[in-house]
Amino acid sequence: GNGSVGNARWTGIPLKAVLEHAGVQAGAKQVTFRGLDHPVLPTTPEFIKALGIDLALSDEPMIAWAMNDADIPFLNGYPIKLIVPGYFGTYWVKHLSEIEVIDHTFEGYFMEKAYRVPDNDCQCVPPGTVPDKTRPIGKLKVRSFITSLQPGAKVKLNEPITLRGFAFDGGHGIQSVEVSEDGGRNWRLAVLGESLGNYSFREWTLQWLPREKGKVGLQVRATNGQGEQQPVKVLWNPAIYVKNNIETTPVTVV
Ligand SMILES: Nc1nc2c(c(=O)[nH]1)N[C@H]1C(S)=C(S)[C@@H](COP(=O)(O)O)O[C@H]1N2
Ligand SMILES: [Mo]
Repeated sequence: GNGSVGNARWTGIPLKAVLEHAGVQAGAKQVTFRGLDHPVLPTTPEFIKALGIDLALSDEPMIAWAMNDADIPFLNGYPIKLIVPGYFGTYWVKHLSEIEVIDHTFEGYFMEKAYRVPDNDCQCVPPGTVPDKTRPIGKLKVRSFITSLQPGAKVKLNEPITLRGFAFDGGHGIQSVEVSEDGGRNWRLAVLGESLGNYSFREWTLQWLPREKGKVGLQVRATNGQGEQQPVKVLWNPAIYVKNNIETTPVTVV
């Protein structure tokens, strides 16, 4: 389906503390990051990512050495990993081994060619077309999921059931989550779980009483602290990055 996602507690040192300790000179434009892994083929570009100097020196990016209060598992980036709250995981460089402050825009493959989105507000173009201008992918958009029911699940008529899931965004926090059982005509407010910080998943629950037999498309939509809400339709781009349209989980009431 949508692939896997996770939400963890990270412990480490602010990136800016390390950069300030090293000393950042005037004229610094970006900071590049690479890990201990190398490409398999000589023709494959090295995986190096870049952050703008303002973001790199902001409060949030972190060099983490613990995930959920334990060593970071190897596949998640042991021994240290760059954490860039609110930004897509491509910037979260694992096995972090080199940091370089540069005075120009980094032109490596994974910034200049890959992981780019249309350079406009919706980060979208008409399906099938190619954007004439792109920029590196940035922050997560507001998004939500139902996790307590798999697509195709059967639920019982007139038996109350607790729907459950989570929502997140790029750091403004979740303002509300709503659920529709009638194709988006009517929406009911879900109950939000505890806020664990604006970058964390926010759990939600909602009591539901299926009152009619047959197929139902359960939909969930979240609104973030800026009032940004998930769109009904996919805002398309060639790589289908930053996809955040309202998800539908088809279930059958029996
Ligand atoms: N060292 C290193 N870090 C990396 C990468 C990589 O190739 N090497 N890939 C990045 C990309 S593109 C993604 S999508 C995420 C994947 O993280 P995950 O395995 O935890 O899903 O790691 C990021 N960090
Ligand atoms: Mo990726």
